[in-house]
Amino acid sequence: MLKVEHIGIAVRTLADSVPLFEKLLKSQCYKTEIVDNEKVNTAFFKPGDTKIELLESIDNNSAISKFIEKKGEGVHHIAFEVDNIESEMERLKNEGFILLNDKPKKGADNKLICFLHPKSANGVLIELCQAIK
Ligand code: CMX
Repeated sequence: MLKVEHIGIAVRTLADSVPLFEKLLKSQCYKTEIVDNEKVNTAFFKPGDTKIELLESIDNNSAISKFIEKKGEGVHHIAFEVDNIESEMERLKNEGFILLNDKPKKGADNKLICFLHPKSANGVLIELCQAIK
């Protein structure tokens, strides 16, 4: 685990939340990207070393739709940067954490990602991410 790479925040609409976070962070959104396999539209900010990722659902059955239905808008996950995602997945699996995918998958912002179930991490959804070179 190298550092907290980003914090993911579930929002109802980017149209409302991007201007709000631009005001809050005094920093412009530098990128939006649809991640089809996660059924989300994302918007990124980088006010310092750690990014903020806003997540808007683009499908009623997405993880973000379900999360907002149940808990409302708010912090959805914490993502840690790793330098070797496969070995970190193996290590965490052996430590008893529940991996939500067997193999790294392609995430937003040019990353390979893997999620750990919140039930195995004190109620926090954890993402591992490794930059694709
Ligand atoms: N943080 C903390 N707890 C969460 C959570 C989250 N983000 N999402 C769901 N939960 C909780 C649920 O509230 C539920 O709690 P209770 O059992 O106390 O009611 C529990 O986890 C399990 O819920 P579930 O009904 O079994 O499973 P869900 O269908 O809600 O799915 C999860 C939960 C984490 C397995 C699913 O959302 C998932 O696979 N997430 C990984 C992918 C993802 O989140 N993609 C969107 C972001 C993509 C991106 O960053 O690009």
